[in-house]
This record gives sequence, structure tokens and C-alpha cells, in this order.
Amino acid sequence: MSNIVNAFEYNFDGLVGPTHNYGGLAIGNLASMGNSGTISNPRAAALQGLQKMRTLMEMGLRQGVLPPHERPFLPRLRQHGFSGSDEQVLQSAWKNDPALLCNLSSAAPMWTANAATISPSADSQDKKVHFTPANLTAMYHRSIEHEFTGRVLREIFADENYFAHHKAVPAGGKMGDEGAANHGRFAPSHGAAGVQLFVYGRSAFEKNLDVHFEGRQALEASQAIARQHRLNPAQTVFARQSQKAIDAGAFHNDVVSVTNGRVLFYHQHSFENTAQCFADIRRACETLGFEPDFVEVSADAVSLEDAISSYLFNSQLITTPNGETGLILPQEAHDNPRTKAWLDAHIAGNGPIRFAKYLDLKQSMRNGGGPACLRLRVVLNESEAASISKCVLDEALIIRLEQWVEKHYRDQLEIKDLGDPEFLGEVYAALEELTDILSLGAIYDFQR
Ligand code: SUG
Repeated sequence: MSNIVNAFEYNFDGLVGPTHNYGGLAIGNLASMGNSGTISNPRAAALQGLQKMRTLMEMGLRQGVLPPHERPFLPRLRQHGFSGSDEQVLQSAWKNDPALLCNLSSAAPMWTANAATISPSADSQDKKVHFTPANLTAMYHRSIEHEFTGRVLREIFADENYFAHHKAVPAGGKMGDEGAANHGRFAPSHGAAGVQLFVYGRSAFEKNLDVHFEGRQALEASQAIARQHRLNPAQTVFARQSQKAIDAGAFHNDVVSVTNGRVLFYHQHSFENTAQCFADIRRACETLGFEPDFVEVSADAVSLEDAISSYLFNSQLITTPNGETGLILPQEAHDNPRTKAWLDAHIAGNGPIRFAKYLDLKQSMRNGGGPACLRLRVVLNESEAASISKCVLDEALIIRLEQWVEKHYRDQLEIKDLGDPEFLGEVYAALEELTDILSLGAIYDFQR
């Protein structure tokens, strides 16, 4: 135990972009499919996200922010054969292929749980923090994220003595990787060596599955990440998500389970083979001398349907600086009587989860993104933490970002606005100013 270092969990939340809209793009994600074409409110979405960041900071947690990506993404429209001035490209795409334009305008990078998989240095054999941006190949609108994500992560986590950046796992066919949404970690403290859990939906090479929705995460992609992050196989577990949960709308494992510290908070139907999965986790934790704590919610208490509509498990399971474990939940988990009753009873019964805090994240929730989707966890020890400064938040920066949102974001956005050159001009002006606020330099393609 003597070589355990002090470490912190940072949450890097995605700043909601000015093009936040309900495109109905995400198959298998019931909220996205159900709200397709409705009017969004980008300003409220971004402010709700910033308020969540503030709340965590006020609880004593370290908080970062990742910038929105450039959308509509004109370089990709040009690759699709649209040409001329930016205005011509945009207008012609809107006229000839509005569905393509909608895909290339999505603000989905806000869900940074899908940005990358990150392994802390305490777990890696070369003692570096490893980053692999997610290829997100399952959904076209998200498959264009990884290059810019990698660029931003390299900018923030720049010191090569501490940080190792990898390219996304090669995409194609069913080799999907959805990042930290399908990844969890058990450890007695943030700084101690831990066990990493990779949850996959299927093999990339599986055929003829009789399924309602197809799993997005391939086992082979998870294995590639574990290898390149130089994890010890004895402390790495691969488990299959239950097809039942995927078919019910749990398109990522973080819709039905979440880990932190020694705790796994999960729905009874999360895993295909729970007994095997838990035996593997127990054995791996034993090699490091600690026991995991499995907190189950039974299907009798909360059905899969309730879990998915309330996003009970898409909560942030956090440990406050005074050592208390609790949940940051969406308001929907408060408003559902079954999930609220379960939480109240667990807390009253002195379970491992000691508090529940509910937040209004309705704009993101309507696209299937709860508190856990909106954040990317990065565990850093003291020297690693001392090496970063960009995109780390304090109250002054949050206020600055709120003012920036108020100045640039629309109150209402419809799909048809995506084809309007005036709107494109507004977006570029907003992103241009943001790169100054976050000291990122000319990071966007339109600035280069
Ligand atoms: O990939 N929604 C996202 C939500 C991601 C949630 N992330 C986690 N569970 N970690 C997705 O399905 C909807 C976009 C639209 O329909 O406009 C969307 O991409």
C-alpha cells in the first residue's frame, strides 16, 4: 500500500454546441428516436450543462470542459462532393440531402462519455495515462468525432512524460468503440491500482443475430484498447452487456450500470452472464487486495423500461472530498415514483450510496444523454494534474462561458435552420470567441 499516490478524479464535461437539435439520428436510443424533429433550445441546453459543472465544483470535485466540435462540418460535406463557397456548400447540401446535413450538424460531441477511453497511470504497465478516442463507427453522425477529440485531448494533456495518446481503434464493419460509456473502473481509491471493466455488446464478427437493436460496442475494440493501454490482463475484465437491455433501449452500458471506487451500481438485467462477470471482477480485485461492492436494483423494484426512461443508472457516482459516495441524477429519476422510492429506501437503509442530487438536464435527456453521458472521467495523480491547465474550470471561467452562451446561442432551433448560412456565420463567430476563452488557439478546421 506504501506506493499509493494521491490522485483526483476530474470530470471533463462536453460544452453543448450551438447546433444542439433533435435530429432523431441515434437508432436504439429511444429518447433520440422519440423526439425527432421537435424544436430544441441550444441556449438552455448549454446553460443546464454549465450548471451541472458548477454543482460538481461546489461539491469539491475537479471539473474540466471539452469544447463543442465544428458543426455543420463543411470539410465532410465537401468530401461528399458539395463544392463552392461555404454558403453554396451549405445551401446545396440542405436542398439535395438534408439528412446528411443533419448528421453533419449534430451537437452529439457534448456526450463526452463517448469521447474516449482513459486508463489512469496507476493501472498501466508503463505508468502513463492512456487515451484512445472512440471511433463511434456505429452512428454516422458520431463517427466523425474522433479526430477532433484526439486533437483536443492532446492539447489539454500535452506532457509526453505523463500522457500517451492513441488513435481510435480502426473502424469499419462492426468494429465499434463507444468509449468510456462502456468502461468502468474499480479501485480502493482513485490513486490506487484498479481493475478495469470493459462491457461490450457483441463480437465484431458475429453473424445473424436475431436482435431488436444491435449493440454498438465490439469486444475486439475493447480488447484493442486494453492492449494498447498496457493494462495487466489479471486486472482487466470483459463482460457482455445483456441483449435484453440493448433491445429495451440501453444502447450504452452506462444506461444500466455505473462504477466508482469499489461500487458497481447496476440493474439486474445489465449483463448477459452476471455470475461469470461478478466472479471475474471479484478475482481481479482480489489480486489487488480489495473486494468490490455490487449494488443491485432488481427488475421487480425498477423495470428496465423505468431504468431507461428515468436514467437512474446514467448518474454520476461520485466520491466527495470527505469520502462520501453519492449520485448526481437527472430530475427524471426523481419524478419516477419507482426509482425515487428505490433511492430513498437505499439511502435510509445506510447503503453504500449516501446521497442523491437531482439536476435539470432536460435538453440533453431528450436526446438520450444524462449526467453520466455528459462527462469524461480522467483520474490524475498530483504531478499529472499539475501539468494541465487548459479547459480546467473555476467559477470565473464558468461565468465567462455562461456569458458567451447568452451572447451567441439561439433560444430555439429547428432542423431547417441548419441550412441557413446566417446560422453558420453565428456558429463560426461563437466558436472563434470560444477558442480565445479556452486558450486553445486555432483548433477548428475553419480557422486553419
Ligand atoms: O450516441 N444521442 C447520443 C446519446 C449519447 C449518450 N451517451 C451515453 N450513454 N454515454 C447517442 O445515441 C442523438 C442525436 C440526435 O438524434 O440528434 C444522439 O446522438
